[in-house]
Amino acid sequence: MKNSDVSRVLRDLGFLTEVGDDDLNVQFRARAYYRAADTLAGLAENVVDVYNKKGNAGLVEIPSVGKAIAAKIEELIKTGKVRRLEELRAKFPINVDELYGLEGVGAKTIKMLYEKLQVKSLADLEKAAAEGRLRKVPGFTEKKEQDMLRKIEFFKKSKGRRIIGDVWPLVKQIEARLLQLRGVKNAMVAGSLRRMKETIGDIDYIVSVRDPVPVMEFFVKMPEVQEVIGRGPAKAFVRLAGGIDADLLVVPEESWGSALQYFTGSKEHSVKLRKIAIAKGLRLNEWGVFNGEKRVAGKTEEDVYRALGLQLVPPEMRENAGEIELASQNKIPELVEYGRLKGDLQVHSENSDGTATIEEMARGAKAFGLDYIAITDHTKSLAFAGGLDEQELLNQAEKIAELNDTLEGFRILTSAEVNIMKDGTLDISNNVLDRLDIVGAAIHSHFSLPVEAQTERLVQAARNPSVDILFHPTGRLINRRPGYPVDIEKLIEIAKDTNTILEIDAHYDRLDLKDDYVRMAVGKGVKLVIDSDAHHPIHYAYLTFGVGQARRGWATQLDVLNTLPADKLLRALK
Ligand code: DGT
Ligand code: CA
Ligand code: CA
Ligand code: ZN
Repeated sequence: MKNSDVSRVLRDLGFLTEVGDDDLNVQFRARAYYRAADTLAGLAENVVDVYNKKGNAGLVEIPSVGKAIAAKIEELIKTGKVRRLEELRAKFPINVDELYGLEGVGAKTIKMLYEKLQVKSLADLEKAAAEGRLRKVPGFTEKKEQDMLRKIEFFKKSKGRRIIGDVWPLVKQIEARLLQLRGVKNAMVAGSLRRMKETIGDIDYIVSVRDPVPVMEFFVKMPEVQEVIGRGPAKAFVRLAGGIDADLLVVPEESWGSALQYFTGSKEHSVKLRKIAIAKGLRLNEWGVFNGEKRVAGKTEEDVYRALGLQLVPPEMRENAGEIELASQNKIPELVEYGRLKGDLQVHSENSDGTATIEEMARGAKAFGLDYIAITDHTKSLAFAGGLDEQELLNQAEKIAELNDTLEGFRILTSAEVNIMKDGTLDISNNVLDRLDIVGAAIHSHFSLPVEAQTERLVQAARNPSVDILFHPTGRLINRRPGYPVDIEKLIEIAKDTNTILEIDAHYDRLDLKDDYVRMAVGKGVKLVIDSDAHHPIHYAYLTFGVGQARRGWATQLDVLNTLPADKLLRALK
């Protein structure tokens, strides 16, 4: 049993609890299941191993897993089922796996659609909407029915590609295993993952070793392998549990660089490199760069690019978007490096919707290697997230000042994730915001306003002298919702004019700004920050995905303000 299997069971429990139960605490219980499901999906250690080693007590030590949820996990590990979930499924035979995550369609809506229209699956829902039956359900209109059809279309298109953060832990685990095999010189994940794309079609591994046989044997017999789809002497193609595919290519050491280059792609980037090779009278493939029969490069990627007269291109830039031209002129920018962030400017505590105390978040950040964080709890109009009012923010700031005296070599900045209202005003007054070290603002409601109105809300927030950063500026959730409509060019222009920072929210569900928009912002000289949006100390690890997007958007260290020490950062604010 994999963590993702357990995670899915918890998510289904959350969803069907919301569908099936009616008591006052149902939201609270459902949310607890969802949080635990999220944590398990990102947990490095296998939950069954945790249980075998430490029993129920080990489960309770997992963040977001309390006693009640630990008991459910224990039952699942021991019996392969959770009785409560079976009962709920018998009562509500709804395909949660298909319907979960459909934007704006929560458990309560699904329950109603099940009761009124017998909707059990995504196909049922699409059919009901297409046939005009949805508009007859209370709360629906013809417009909402049309919206639903569009949402379903988006949702279906994104299925099949996995969000990078969902596959990352398993990918890295397998990479480490391959690297440890006897005789293996190099092992690395390539493909879209190495390019840090926000979603992944399949996983591609390259290994260099003299004798491919034992590596191939090991790969196809890994416990996660559900099915061996194809196999040659030095190539294998398997389906992993959870339904994602993985490719393996095994090459001799002298071809490591060229194989890595080939398998990293992108296809468009590589096609262009091959043309350059041909123009030079050379031939490029996964085995090397050849001049006639003679291999002139192949051992390292740097050699391969050099043989083509090019500077090495960082994987995140390999999309044939102008990077090859830069490489031919030795003008590849020095991208912001992984591990260079000194602070994190979007961090939640349990005072709003986080799951740890401010002190725990601070100590976690310090252990992660950061020098400062901003505590950005939600504000009062976001009641469901436990938003703070003016007085609570000021009280929190006082507590933070006391805490700072106890933390050596670390600083907590006072801040908030202030909610932008429908009309572009904020829900906290400026005289309170001005007493905080730094202020982030974000949209969390009225997503369906037209693009002009939506952009105007953000522009107003940017023009507000108290607002330093716009958090997750487009509001998208990858594979779930496209985000509200924003005139991004205008927003970037205003951000530049007002010295407002745009955030790259590094949570792998968001990655917002996305890569293309990062590149636009960088091109206009707008400053960025990369934040984890942590709700628990383990979430600082998400920063990697944010740096990946920044690199995909060609951002350098100078473009990313939280590579600065706290005092310099504060001086750079508007
Ligand atoms: P994905 O899996 O859809 O997220 O995207 P990639 O980029 O990982 O693509 P994938 O797994 O189909 O192939 C891995 C790499 O192999 C790809 O980035 C470049 C290389 N490759 C695949 N097909 C071709 C091809 O037809 N021509 C060339 N030149 N390279 C290819
Ligand atoms: Ca791939
Ligand atoms: Ca592949
Ligand atoms: Zn937010």
